[in-house]
Amino acid sequence: MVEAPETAEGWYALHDFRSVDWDAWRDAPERDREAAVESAEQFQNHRERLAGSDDGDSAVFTVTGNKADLLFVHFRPTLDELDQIQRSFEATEFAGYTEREYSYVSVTEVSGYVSDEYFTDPEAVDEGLRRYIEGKLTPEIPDDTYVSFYPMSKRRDPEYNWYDLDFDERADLMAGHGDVGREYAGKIKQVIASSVGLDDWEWGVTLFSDDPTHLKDIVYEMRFDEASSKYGEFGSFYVGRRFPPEDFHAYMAG
Ligand code: 76R
Repeated sequence: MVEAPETAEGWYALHDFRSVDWDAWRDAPERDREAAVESAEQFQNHRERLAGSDDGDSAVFTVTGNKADLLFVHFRPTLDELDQIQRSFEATEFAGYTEREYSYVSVTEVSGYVSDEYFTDPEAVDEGLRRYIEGKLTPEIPDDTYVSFYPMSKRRDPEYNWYDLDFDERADLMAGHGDVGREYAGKIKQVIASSVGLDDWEWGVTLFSDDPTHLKDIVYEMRFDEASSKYGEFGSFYVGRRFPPEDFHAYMAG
């Protein structure tokens, strides 16, 4: 049997896409709308208070285009906490004006392609690499303005089957992929989280940048790299803009 790479898992991720029922919103009395935005602001402020801690991170984004209006992203050490967050959101007045458009559940992952050593003898791994790996497993959501999210899988066609390749071939392809990725250091931050057994695709990719052109450029450049050109399969893409919870008022005012 072909060997599966070792993996280490970190925080669980919930990407929660909502649309606003603008008709219901416009028809609602001023007092109810006020209470609803207050509840959204409070809910999200409370979730974001964890930023920089060992207990997770959260952020909210507006979504541009017709796929949704809002994207809530939560990283937490357990799936149970994400479940709780989802129910707490439903309990807000604000949730009554929203519909679920899409959601994605995944868990941050580092695999043996990054470092074999980390899995065999973690003590021997140098400090820099260990910090890099731990950063991937417990990702802080950066302050970057723009986000791009999409799910993806590795192809399992008779001709191009990622899962039939030997470890060394996969490791070479991932090293090539990493080389392309590293050219975007300082421009792009990414969170790669596995969703095998958790959601419909194999990974959820979340990219952050201060310039939406970098989001386009990295995805485009990677399309030419073998790891994606031969083996990448992609779901829908979502793009959004981060906003502080205090801006719920302004956002809902249009
Ligand atoms: O240090 C290293 O060399 C890490 C190498 C690395 C791995 C193993 C790496 C680097 N990634 C890895 C794994 Mn990645 N990544 C994506 C996408 O749109 C597309 O075509 C693909 C979506 C982007 C944009 C991206 C960015 N990566 C993975 C995996 C899991 C594969 C597996 O386990 O089988 C997926 C699905 C995936 C997808 N990757 C990088 C980047 C960037 C910017 C880097 C370099 C930056 C960095 O090292 O932090």
